[in-house]
Amino acid sequence: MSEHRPMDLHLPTPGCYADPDRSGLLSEDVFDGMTEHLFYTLGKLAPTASRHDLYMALSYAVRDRLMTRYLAGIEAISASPARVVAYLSAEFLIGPQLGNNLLMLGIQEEAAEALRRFGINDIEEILDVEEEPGLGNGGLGRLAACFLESMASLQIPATGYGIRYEFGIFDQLIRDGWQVEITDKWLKAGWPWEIPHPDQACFVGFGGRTESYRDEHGNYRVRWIPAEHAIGVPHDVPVLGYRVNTCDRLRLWRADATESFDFYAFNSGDYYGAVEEKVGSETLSKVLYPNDGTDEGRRLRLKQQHFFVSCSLQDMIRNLDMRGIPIQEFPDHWAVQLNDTHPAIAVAELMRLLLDDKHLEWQEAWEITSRSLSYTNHTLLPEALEKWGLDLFGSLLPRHLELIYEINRRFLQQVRLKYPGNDQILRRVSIIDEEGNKCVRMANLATVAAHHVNGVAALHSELVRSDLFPEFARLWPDKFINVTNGVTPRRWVALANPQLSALLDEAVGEGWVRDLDQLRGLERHVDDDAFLERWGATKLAVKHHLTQYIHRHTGVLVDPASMFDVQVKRIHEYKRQHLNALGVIARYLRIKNGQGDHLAPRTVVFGGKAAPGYYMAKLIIRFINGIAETVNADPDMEGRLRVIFLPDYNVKLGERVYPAADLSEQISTAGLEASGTGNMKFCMNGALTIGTLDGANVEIRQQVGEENFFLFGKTTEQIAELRNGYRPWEMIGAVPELPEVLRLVEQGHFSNGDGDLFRPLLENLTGRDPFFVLADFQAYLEAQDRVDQAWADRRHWNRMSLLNTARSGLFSSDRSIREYAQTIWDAQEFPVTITCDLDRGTQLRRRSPSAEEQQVR
Ligand code: 26Q
Repeated sequence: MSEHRPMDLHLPTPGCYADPDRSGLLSEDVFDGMTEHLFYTLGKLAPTASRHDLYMALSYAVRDRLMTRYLAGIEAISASPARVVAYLSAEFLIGPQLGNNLLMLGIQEEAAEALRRFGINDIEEILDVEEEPGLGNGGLGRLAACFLESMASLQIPATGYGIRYEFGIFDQLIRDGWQVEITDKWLKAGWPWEIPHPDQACFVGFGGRTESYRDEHGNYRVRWIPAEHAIGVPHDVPVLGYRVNTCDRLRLWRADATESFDFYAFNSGDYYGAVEEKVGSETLSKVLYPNDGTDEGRRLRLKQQHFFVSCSLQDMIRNLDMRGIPIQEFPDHWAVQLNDTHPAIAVAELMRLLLDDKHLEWQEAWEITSRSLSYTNHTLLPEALEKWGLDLFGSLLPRHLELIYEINRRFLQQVRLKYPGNDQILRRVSIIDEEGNKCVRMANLATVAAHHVNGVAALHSELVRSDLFPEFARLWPDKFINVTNGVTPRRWVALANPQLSALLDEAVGEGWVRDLDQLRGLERHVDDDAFLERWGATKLAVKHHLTQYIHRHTGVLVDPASMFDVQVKRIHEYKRQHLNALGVIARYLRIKNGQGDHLAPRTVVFGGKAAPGYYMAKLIIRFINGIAETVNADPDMEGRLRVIFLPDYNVKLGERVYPAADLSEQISTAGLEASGTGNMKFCMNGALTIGTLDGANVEIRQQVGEENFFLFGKTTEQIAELRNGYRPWEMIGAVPELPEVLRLVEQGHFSNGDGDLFRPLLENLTGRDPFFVLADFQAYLEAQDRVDQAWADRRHWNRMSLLNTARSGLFSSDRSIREYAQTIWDAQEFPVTITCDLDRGTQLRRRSPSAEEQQVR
């Protein structure tokens, strides 16, 4: 059949969902599918196809192969009582799709073979073409993506609901050492993974006023008369699980203008007024806001939140309506998870839909709402807890504000009964902050309504109970739980690190990809010299790839045999990239002063974006680049120290970096990093961690063993004590090396003699030092000394590295999702059976599948 390709096309059998060109998994099928898409979808002949055309053709061919599973899943769920998870998140950082979907389907080799027939010998050339949708800032958005993938892999029915930002997180350029932001036009060349469904659009209101009336039964009712509307059009992205039939869905809402209101304006001759509303509503899903906590765009940000939450809840209700399920059963069919407070308006919006549209009574509506919603907290930083001024909130969402007042009134009444006369508790738990500028506290709103509130690592969840919400925790001790974050081993090991994956397959079998605990089997090899050699050789091979990338993108040649010491994450003072940078300067000085002979040759790699309005974070990037320039140009540093800032850190770059790291820098001020998830990706890939007792570092250290982790720094309690009466300038005299390090910076040694450039950074550190950088400096250097000593015994290092991978099973997002499913959602596995009959078309039906039927191939 395929000898006559590419021009000899064959037509699919009408009505057949299982046509091999569209669902076959052999390389000929993939090739045939690509050929058809080149011709019919892209309007190209194979000989003239560009790399981008081939990327599109392969992506469409792969997307076809998801469709049978995707539609079968939707059919199966609509005919069953299974509870579906609705994961509401303002961010989904899903990363490139093509490579991942090939892995999920198990057709990486077949796709490579199909591409060879188009003259492409390295599939990477095609995978590299993909623009990743940067629909998130960092950890929180990436967590949502890992969770969706794990839900699909565990065959848990789920929809991720979010926003289809036209411009995602900005692209980062480095010019003269400074970050420059470029708009992210991820859609410009077309993105083949989404399917718009304009027929399922939803209306969302904003502003206006409310009025009360009596319904036909004489009941008191309220209706909201919004001043403007937007339309949300869902764009669906299929999320296939690993080697299963379950294909969950990411449903992203794009804001469109409404037409209905234009009509009146047109008739009254106000053409421009009519167009204005159109322009206003189209900007709603234009851009993702960076997490810089500035006031800019706050109104639009709240509009975005309400927009996607309202569309999503309407979508869930419509789904029940269509199936004839009474609204009272909403919580039996939907488990709605709020990813931080960004979707917390769902509390008021669900109440509004139930009261004003469905005409339920308050108590019933409240029970439905609180049985459905649960809330994940991702931060303790007070400035990151969302608050909205009453004026802004009331002008945008007047009905929601009324409902929040009523929720709060009833809630505070309960609290008064429990703690009579205790006004302080009332002030602390109130959803409305009455002090100073009055505002709505979204975390309180979410906590009052949710049936469970979880933190994202053991330490963090403990601090949520003890520091953030102690009064709530006393009221409802069982509401607060921990679910430690996790990351998907499919993307972060199997896809990102094929070399290591091959070694793991050989050592413990292929089961680790679905069941990461099986990596424990590696411990059998922990004293096997030959295996440890191979372990080290595999890491070295991966480091060669990153070396080439670094050379291409920074012009610097680094030694793959040197220790790759990596810190990649958003740039933030609490994450303390500047602590790492000062450590690099101390190292530089030791080498300069002839005291560095015992030090390991190192390549210190940084990457990450700073929020555009966060001045200190941007100065830290400039600082790192200043150090890099001086160090890399110094002949004394040759073969001993290199400093690299990798521009435009994103998911794709993460896939290159984590596998190549020897040392993972997780050095946040204790108590401030809720979990961290990069720390887990490094650990799985065999990097050792230098880190504080913060976030999930605590659990990583417990798992891998304290002897396989470089711990340093003050604990959360010690930091809390230090807060009263910390005098950072006193550290200067007390810490060896620190004065010399600071003097060098002050003299402009890393800024071409410009002593002013980094002054704000120095003043910050020696003035208030809000993140205790100087307080932890000495301990950090000492821990780095231990790292150098450990590196000197490479066999022992490889052994520790192996143990890190072997003991990383807990940090699979599969484990996190099982915990959510059991303790919060009460959601079950729901295997989808697909039987294909090429003559009669695909029969989609559900029954208990046999073991083989559950397998895709
Ligand atoms: C809020 C209001 C206005 C504009 C932006 C925002 C905003 C956007 C994104 C606030 C915060 C975020 C992102 C937070 C985040 O990524 N938190 C991280 O979540 C990870 C997953 O749980 C944790 O591992 C990290 O520790 C935590 O910092």
